[in-house]
Amino acid sequence: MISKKLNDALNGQINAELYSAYLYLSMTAWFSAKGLPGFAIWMRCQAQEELFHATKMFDYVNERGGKVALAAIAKPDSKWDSPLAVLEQVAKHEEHVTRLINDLVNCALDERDHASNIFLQWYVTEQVEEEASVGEVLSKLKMVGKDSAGMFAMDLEMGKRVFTPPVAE
Ligand code: OFO
Repeated sequence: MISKKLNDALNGQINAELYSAYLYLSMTAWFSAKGLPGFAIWMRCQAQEELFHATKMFDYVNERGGKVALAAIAKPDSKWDSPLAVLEQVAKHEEHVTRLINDLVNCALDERDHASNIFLQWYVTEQVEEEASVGEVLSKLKMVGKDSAGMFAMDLEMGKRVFTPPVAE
């Protein structure tokens, strides 16, 4: 059984993960409309990952005898000035999510809930990967700058991404 405090915090995080999926889907639509299908594929995979993060937590709350309470998902942005502006927002957003995950770990430790602490370590590691992969894309985009041939090549590269759901431990 999880405490009410941790249960509420996990429900808050489920909402944050669903918001991330929503934001990344909005970015997917923006890239599609801008004629950058590769970036759109990359972004859609990003949204699918977020959905996985949300449902993994959803299942955990149920498994621990908690109560999942789904709240409204905030409206995501839908306009950006450039692909660089999109990726900069993704990077900022992931840093924010990392802080949320760290707060959740602190909450689990305060509640002396060691099982939840172990469960949340998966997200701690995942955030390191998320920040690194977004950082990599951001650096490449900065290198490409306004070079359209470079952007074309990068779009092809981004379109190779495939979403593979992590195997259940
Ligand atoms: Fe769920 O990691 Fe991004 O937001």
